[in-house]
Amino acid sequence: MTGIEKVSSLDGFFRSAGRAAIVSHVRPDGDAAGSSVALASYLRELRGIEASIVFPTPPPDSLDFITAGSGFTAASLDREGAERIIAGAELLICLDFNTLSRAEELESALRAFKGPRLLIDHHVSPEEEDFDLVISCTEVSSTCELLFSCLMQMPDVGGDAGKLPARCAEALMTGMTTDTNNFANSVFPSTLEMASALLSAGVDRDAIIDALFCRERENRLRAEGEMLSSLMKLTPEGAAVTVLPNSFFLRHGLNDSETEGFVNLPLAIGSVKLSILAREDGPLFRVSLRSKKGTSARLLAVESFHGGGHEQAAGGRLFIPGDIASADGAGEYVMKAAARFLQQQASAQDEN
Ligand SMILES: [Mn+2]
Repeated sequence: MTGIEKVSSLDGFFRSAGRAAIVSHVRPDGDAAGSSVALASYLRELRGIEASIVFPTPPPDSLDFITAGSGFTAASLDREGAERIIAGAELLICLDFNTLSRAEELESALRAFKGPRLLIDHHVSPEEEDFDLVISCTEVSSTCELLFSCLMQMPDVGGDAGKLPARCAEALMTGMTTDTNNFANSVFPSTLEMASALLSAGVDRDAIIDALFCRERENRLRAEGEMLSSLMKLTPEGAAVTVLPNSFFLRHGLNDSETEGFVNLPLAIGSVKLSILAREDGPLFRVSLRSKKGTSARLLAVESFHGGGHEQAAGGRLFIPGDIASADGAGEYVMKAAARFLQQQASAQDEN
């Protein structure tokens, strides 16, 4: 899956660095936080490298079980500290994003970095020219899986997952589990091999599942109920469109990260090919897209939402006033974009 030359060059970078900065994308999810914590733990415990984690914004509290004790710095809370860590590192490793702009306010600090910049990521079309080494593969479930395969090939691990630090193994399993939506999507033979190796190495998957899926607050579930019963709209073409205004978050006392996963729910309906969720965030809407096989969430994200991502899971944005005159116009814009996209797709299929 990962070329031997690339892995040995990764090993070479690790050998020559005393201080490394690990950076992932804005609003880190399980894969971003998991891969960052896993790599930091490996570098610290097996390589003796002083590894620091920097996120543009902090991960959600629900990932505390992974990030606690990792000593991460969030640029949105401590920008100077974050920039100091990056400038002071000898090696920069970017995880789970394909373009430096996904680090948002840290982008300029990443561009100004003088040492080697490495990328380990599973999104399509990484910006190769910005990096000294790119380890990129889209035929994996997650960055955690790709990182796992790199670490397994390191001389000090030698294919034995039992040699990975416990924290590293647990973080890898966590990121893979969230990016596959608990083994529901993007599962490759290598994904199950990784899970098997980590279980044999002693990772407590029951504890991870409990931490990820069984510690929600009551109001989150009630908000999910309202979303399904009254906010989700279906189009005749097979799109489910949900707009979450600020008032929804206020009414249910939800924080930003608690609607994570809502976008997947409409795909349970047989006639739905595509689910789009737009949530108000200051002067814009953040848009999440999920699709079933045969429909490209990524293409619609590129065409209508200034975004991109994976074929079945993508994201983008909707700007006020660029795309819509006011927040009230979000629903109509998304409905029209989705209907047009699915109509085009249907007529393209008719022609074939
Ligand atoms: Mn990922």
